[in-house]
Amino acid sequence: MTRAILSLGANLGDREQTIRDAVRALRALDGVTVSAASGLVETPALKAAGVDVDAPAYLNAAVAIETTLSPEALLAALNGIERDHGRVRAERWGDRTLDIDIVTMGGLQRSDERLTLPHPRAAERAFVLRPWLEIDPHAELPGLGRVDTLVSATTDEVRPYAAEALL
Ligand code: A4P
Ligand code: MG
Repeated sequence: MTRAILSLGANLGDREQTIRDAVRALRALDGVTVSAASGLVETPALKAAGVDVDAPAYLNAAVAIETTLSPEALLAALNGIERDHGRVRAERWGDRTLDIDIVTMGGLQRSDERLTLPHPRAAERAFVLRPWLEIDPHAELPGLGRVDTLVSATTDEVRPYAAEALL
């Protein structure tokens, strides 16, 4: 079993319902057990040019899983769940109904055209790190250090979003 941290994000449609459905879909995957989920947070859209306050805001959450899947098989399964929720890939970093990224998987450090671990932009994003810290206060990003230290250097805004627990 390998522990992985997933970051879920949605900024189009019924964001809360989409993330709830995605967690249910994760729980239904063969070879995946969902062991923890953060609360939801609301965060302004980060685009390639910076924070875009005119774009619809995101709901983000972090989920911890235990899995027997390979990184490639996990990524394919996550892409399948994204597709089931109407995800269309148009513009990079564009608005989306659902994005599921692998933040870390075990202590793996790797990079090829399909998959980079840890996720290359996780370390500078409060919308990834804060929910992760909520479920893993002693979390570390392999090769990059403690998450509580990394989060103190971030500047993007993260607001708690009142909702029933995801798990
Ligand atoms: N890929 C490589 N490594 C990974 C990984 N660790 N996890 C590849 C998941 N995918 C990984 O992703 C493009 C390709 O990255 C995939 O085909 C996969 O093989 P994508 O989901 O198709 O496109 P994307 O998400 O638009 O691009 P990218 O570069 O992954 O964007 P990010 O970095 O995921 O950013 N603002 C807020 N507030 N909250 C958000 O959640 N998310 C993004 C997306 C932008 N702004 C946001 C948020
Ligand atoms: Mg992505």
